[in-house]
Amino acid sequence: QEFLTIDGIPVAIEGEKNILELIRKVGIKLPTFCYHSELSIYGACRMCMVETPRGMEAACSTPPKAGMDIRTNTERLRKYRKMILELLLANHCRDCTTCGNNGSCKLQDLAMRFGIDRVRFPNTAAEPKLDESSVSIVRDQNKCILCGDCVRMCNEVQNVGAIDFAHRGAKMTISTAFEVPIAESPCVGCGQCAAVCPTGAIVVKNDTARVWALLDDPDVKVTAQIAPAVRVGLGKEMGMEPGENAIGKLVAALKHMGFDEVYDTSTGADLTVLEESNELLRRLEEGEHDWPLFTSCCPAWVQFCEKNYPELMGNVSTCKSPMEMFAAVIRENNRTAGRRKAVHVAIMPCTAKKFEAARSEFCSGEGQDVEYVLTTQELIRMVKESGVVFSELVPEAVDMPFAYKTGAGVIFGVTGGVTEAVLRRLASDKSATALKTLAFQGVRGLEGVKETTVPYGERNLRIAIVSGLGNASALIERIRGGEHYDFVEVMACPNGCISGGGQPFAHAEEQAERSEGLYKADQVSRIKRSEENPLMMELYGGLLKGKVHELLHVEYPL
Ligand code: HC0
Ligand code: SF4
Repeated sequence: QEFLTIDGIPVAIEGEKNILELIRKVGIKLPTFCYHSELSIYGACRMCMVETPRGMEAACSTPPKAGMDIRTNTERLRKYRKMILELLLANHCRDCTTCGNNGSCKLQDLAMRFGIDRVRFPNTAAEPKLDESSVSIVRDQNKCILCGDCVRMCNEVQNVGAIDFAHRGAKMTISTAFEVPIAESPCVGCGQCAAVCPTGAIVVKNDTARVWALLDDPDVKVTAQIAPAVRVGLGKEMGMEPGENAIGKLVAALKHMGFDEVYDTSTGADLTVLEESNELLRRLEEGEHDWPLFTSCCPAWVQFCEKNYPELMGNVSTCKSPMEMFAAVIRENNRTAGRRKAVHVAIMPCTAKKFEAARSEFCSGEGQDVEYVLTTQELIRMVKESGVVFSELVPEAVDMPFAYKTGAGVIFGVTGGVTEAVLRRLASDKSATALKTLAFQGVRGLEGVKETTVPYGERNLRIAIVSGLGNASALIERIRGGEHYDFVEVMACPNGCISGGGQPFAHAEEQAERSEGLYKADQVSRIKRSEENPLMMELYGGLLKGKVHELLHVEYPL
């Protein structure tokens, strides 16, 4: 065993890639802006500098060596860190109290932690410099500290390449190609850049004011649906344990805020399971199709495919996403009941859902089927504004007539969940043991690429599950190279919706807890297969009769 010392204490080296990981392992919160374990090392922010006998070194890019003597908190380092913060603040729009990231900004946090009580240099970025062209995210270049986290996320993990560094020296910025508005760039609205942005330079578009106005209008009936991943994504800001399932409290909070009826998107996911399984079975029977069948529930993936692989759009399932299936069903239900003006709001972990809701394919004569999408972050803001003490709410159940959901619908929120739910539907063995076995057939886990083969009748189904658009691209290249898959699940965000761009930021451990939270919710649900949801039988025999295609399927332009 090899050791080094950190502030005089011997520490064992256990395979850590850099001394930053070691320092954090021993409980020292070394500050960083540009370090994310899932991104490449950039080493630009210099906040993690430490002293070694060789001098000052950036901890993120220094590999541990036996015998090293590391100091993390010397007079020289404290001065150095303060100077960096002061220089960043001099070049930063400092409207903190009205910033979309107020309270969750690393720059604000570190300025407080290091006691920055004045900035000695003139402020060169006093006015916001906004790009509000996207329905998903808002960029403010004057809050950018050039850490490059967004660029590496968009390029390395998502393989989208919508943004990059432009210009040099003091003029350096993060920009789209030719500085076009972000909505005109290859951006797919996944929000992963906003998730890693340490300041308010990229934030989720805020639609809360519009929803408050709706809730204040007594003539409008406002309904809501809550996505699977939201219930496990609230975190400590709402007084919840990481990954704790808060669906009951969420329903209660929405009711308190004035929503008339609240439903669970997992019910919509049950519809998707039935429709997507039928589509796969039909394709298998017909046999002559191009393979694979790609899932269609992630709007950032659909847009990524449209922009980069238009020739594959015929392979993307015609199923609407659970959010849109459910919204169409709710609209139809309101119409047949001759209800007063009704507006539907979806609470999602996802910034791209805002784009999906606004697509013309999901509008009828009455407007968008989902009028507004609020991300988890926006919902947290509204709950706080309402004054409700979330942790003390008494949980409530979702409303009739759509109160039934299954565990299959809940696990949609984590990578592999859609596939597992579809496989439950396809399985001929409906026993509890078969259900358990399926969970161990390669569909679970937070790896970015999972592959499995599942027997179906005479044949074996080759299945791939990818999360993160970079992984999707790599798989598509393999498919183009001749590899065969029958079914491919794609979620744009690494780990699936639990890590959506609209969720509060979470490190890897908390993401694992969120995943665990959804599997636990499945475990305690009485009904675990979508086809056993009694509401499904009722819908197919009633409201959906003759309308399955119109309400549940979509034709994206090829
Ligand atoms: Fe997801 Fe969904 S699982 S995309 O990640 O399919 O946003 O949570 O709501 O629609 O159900 C997001 C989450 C959803 C949809 C569902 C799917
Ligand atoms: Fe890139 Fe996604 Fe950010 Fe768009 S939203 S710039 S695609 S990371």
